[in-house]
Amino acid sequence: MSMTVDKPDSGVTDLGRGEVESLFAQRLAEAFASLGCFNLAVFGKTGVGKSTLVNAIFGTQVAETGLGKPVTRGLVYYRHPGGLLGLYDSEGFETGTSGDEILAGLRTFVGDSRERPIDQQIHAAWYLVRWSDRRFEDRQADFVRALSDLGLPVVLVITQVPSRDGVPHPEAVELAAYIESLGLPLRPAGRALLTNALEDPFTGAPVFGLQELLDATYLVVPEVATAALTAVQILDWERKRQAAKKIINQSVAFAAGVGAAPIPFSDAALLVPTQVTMIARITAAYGLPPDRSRALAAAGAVVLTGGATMAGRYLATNLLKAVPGGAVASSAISAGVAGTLTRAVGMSWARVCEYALGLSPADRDRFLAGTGPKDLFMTFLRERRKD
Ligand SMILES: Nc1nc2c(ncn2[C@@H]2O[C@H](COP(=O)(O)OP(=O)(O)O)[C@@H](O)[C@H]2O)c(=O)[nH]1
Ligand SMILES: [Mg+2]
Repeated sequence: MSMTVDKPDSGVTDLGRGEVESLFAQRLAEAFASLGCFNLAVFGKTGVGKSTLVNAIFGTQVAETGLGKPVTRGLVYYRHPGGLLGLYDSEGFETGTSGDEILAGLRTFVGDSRERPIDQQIHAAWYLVRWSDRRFEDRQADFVRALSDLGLPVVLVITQVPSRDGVPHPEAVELAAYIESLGLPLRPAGRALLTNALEDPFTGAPVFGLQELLDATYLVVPEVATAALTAVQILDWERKRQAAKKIINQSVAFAAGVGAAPIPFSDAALLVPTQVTMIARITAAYGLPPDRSRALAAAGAVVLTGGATMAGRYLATNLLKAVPGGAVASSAISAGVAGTLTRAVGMSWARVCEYALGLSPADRDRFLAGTGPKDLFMTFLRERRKD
């Protein structure tokens, strides 16, 4: 991961808004690129709930926007707009002949992709069975084995399972137990997972089992794909928070190094490149669609020119007052203050991203079009100062 930041001696003292904006765009593109791509293959008969499940975990935009590209017969490839998710969807898949055809094509495809870098390989396979089919045929078991033989970790998902008071339909539980009794190479631990991806408006059967499916997926995907998975999934916000924290900690360590120089107080702007990189990486880690991320990043540029420098001075002044011997120390930003300032900017920005993520698309557009991100950032920053 690149952390190229202008050194204090590079003479970059006062970055203009335009320069920060273009630096931002560049850093954001780099941040998205360095997240890589999580590639998921989803198998199951038509109507089993593949699209619904994918939409529940990755948002509605996956298969709806953008045209799919057929990779082999019966297998269509979709690329998430942000490039963080590659989805192989077995549209029109049936067991039997068409299943065999898919397997034949897949064998060639997976074989070829072994030659490619790991981020271009399929990282996980979900095999979906609808509970109301109430059966799992030998052919399906063969298909699962064949996928596993290709080196794909297979997570078996029973879909559209109704439940009441947290208790899944007994026949779905029975089906899961039957499938598990077959000793198939299922991940993790030979299990069949029960899910319902959509609330049933008639029976009131709630959504459940999605977090378990996501957790199971994390267990099987290689390390290179987890950052993209964390960014692109919309279910588990704690993982996004942890990813942001990691980025902040790295930037704080870096900023502390810059601060240790020490920087004359008037050159607080020297921290801007570090913070641009940090904010770009945090924004990417939250995985908002790229056009929305760019809008957010543009707001970030405003924050950092009129913002971090200003916010920085504002915060540093207040921090320095609290430091014993502040009068002397106020001539320079110390390592500690540079770190504290950078952490405050990062944590506040992460909260802005999280807020944007929680809005409906229409509300989000309104928020991004105005001074919303900047105002909210300043609010969060002031809250931190009070603590
Ligand atoms: N209640 C409920 N309905 C579902 C669920 N998954 C899919 N459906 C419905 O089943 C139908 C087929 O789903 P879809 O996702 O298009 O299946 P696909 O052909 O495998 O992609 C749609 O009408 C969905 O609304 C689920 O988890 N719960
Ligand atoms: Mg579909």
